[in-house]
Amino acid sequence: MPHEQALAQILLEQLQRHKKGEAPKRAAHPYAEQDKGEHKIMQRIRLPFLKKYAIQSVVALAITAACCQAASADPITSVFGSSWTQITAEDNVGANGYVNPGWGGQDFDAEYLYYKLAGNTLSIGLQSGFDLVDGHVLHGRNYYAGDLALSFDGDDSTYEYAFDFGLFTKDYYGHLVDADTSLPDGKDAAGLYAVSTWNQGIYFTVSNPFAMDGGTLVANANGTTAAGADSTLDSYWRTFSFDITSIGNFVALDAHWTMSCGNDAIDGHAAAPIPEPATMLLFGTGIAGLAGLQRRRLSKK
Ligand SMILES: [Ca+2]
Ligand SMILES: [Ca+2]
Ligand SMILES: [Ca+2]
Ligand SMILES: [Ca+2]
Repeated sequence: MPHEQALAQILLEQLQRHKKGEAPKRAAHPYAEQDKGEHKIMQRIRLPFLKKYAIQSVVALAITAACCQAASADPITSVFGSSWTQITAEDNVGANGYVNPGWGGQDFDAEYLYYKLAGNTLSIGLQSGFDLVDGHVLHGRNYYAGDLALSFDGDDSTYEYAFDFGLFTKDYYGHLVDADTSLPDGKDAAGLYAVSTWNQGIYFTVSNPFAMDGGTLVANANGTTAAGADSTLDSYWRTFSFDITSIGNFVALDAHWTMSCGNDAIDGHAAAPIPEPATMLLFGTGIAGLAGLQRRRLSKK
């Protein structure tokens, strides 16, 4: 478990500091820093016991690290079958639960992004070790899933849209995050929003953007929005669909997702232009129609 890894690391660091006669130090990353329950445990542990426990923890850490790497999961094929196109595979948990740029192991690992387009309905799928069903993970404090940041204009330096899962959201500093200023309850209706302001209040700011602070609903989530978990892979998934008619300039699909600590982030890019079956069909019908007309004209001569 990542929890034990972090605890083992804290114990070791504090033991080493004690040996050098240094004062106890607050840990550097949010996962450990904010784990106040663990700090309380630390204060109660006497040092002879601490040393013994640290050694045991190092052994547990080595075993856990191996488990984490082995658990480096596969796509959930029962959900993301052949009709989906994978656009990102980022299923990496490194030593000590490092998921880049932060820590926390599988619970914070953003893993895969998928899309499929049928007519004007765009579907996007996200797989993560982070709980995408409940929308939050508890490790001493609560961490929340962000919105899926989207760009359709081919320039991913700015995300003009967000798909909101309809989940309760707080930023790293505990502020409620939502687009609806008239009802600041940390929740918005699920759907596609044109974003006016992104919340940037996460610990690892390199993982921004996180979630909408302001935006306008432009397309409702259609009926296929769904979420679930695969206990074998220790992964969660979420899929959703919306109509792309309201998006004027659809050059490419760029997607980005993170959580309120920013421990891990995932980015996806589907090369432009995304084939649009409905448009291609119309275009094809038009060509066939013209060819037919030409044949009839020729036969009359
Ligand atoms: Ca993983
Ligand atoms: Ca990852
Ligand atoms: Ca853009
Ligand atoms: Ca929201």
